[in-house]
Amino acid sequence: MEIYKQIWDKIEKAENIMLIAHINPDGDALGSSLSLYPILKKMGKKVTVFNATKPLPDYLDFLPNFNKVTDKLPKKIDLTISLDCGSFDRLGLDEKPSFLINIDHHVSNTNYGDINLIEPNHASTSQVIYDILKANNIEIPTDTAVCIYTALITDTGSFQYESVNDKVFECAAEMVRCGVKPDYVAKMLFQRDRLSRLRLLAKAYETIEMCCDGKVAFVEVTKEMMEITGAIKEDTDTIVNSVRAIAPVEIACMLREDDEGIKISLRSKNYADVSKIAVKYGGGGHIRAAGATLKGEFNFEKVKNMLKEDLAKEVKNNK
Ligand SMILES: [Mn+2]
Repeated sequence: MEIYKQIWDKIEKAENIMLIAHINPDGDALGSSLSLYPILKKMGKKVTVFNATKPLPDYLDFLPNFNKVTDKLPKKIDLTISLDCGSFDRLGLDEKPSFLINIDHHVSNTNYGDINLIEPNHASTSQVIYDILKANNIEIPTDTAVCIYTALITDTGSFQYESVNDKVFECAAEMVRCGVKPDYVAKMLFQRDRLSRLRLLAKAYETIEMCCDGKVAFVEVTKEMMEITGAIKEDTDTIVNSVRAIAPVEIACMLREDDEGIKISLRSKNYADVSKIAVKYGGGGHIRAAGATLKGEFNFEKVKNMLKEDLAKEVKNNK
């Protein structure tokens, strides 16, 4: 509780505030950054919402004040608030700001701020913001609520993950009371798909290979598939999730060719720790979602054979 007040006190005393999230932002990163924008503006602050990534993912373009996000740093900043970012190097900043408040929910957060509020049991960073606003009796405008709610949806896979509990639904319900229309957010997020993405899915699904009694599934995306279908990198984002959804699958593994080498994306369903495997290959992530890039290696078969051993060991660990 004390830290919530401390954070708000810092905000009240600052004049020029920068809100910043991790590069390659997702719904929680942008939603959390933009959620505070209308509130700070109303308080009379000069507010910059910064993100180093360009272009921003357009499926999030319905978030209120999306067009305020800039990749240009302001001249004057008294206070920087980083949101949903586990480490300083993912902010896209060259130097440390004068005063930094670090608000996040990643277990792996490195506490790089002057004030650090890390809530690993929260489903999204936006849920942490909700707690801060509530603790300080701040009225939540609809524009803020849309951002908090969207971040909650995207970071929980539409309320499907292990992080979902009663508090998550309470937060969502409160956002609806603040004016969010859940069907509108759902339509914006899930009913604006690209044909190129569906065409790519069709090609990728043909490559699915099951092994380890169906507990492991591989899926491949080649450069050629991307070219033929006109798909963009963003179109590959959820392929591995839908492969995990096959009934017996515990670990889904996507191999994707890109300029650097082969990108490996790993997802697990119930018990397997895929972050361990990702770390072994120089990557990282969470227990249920992780990835790595194998540089200069372009042979899918070789990579698969190498991974198979690790994956087989990991799925065997279940009783
Ligand atoms: Mn998040």
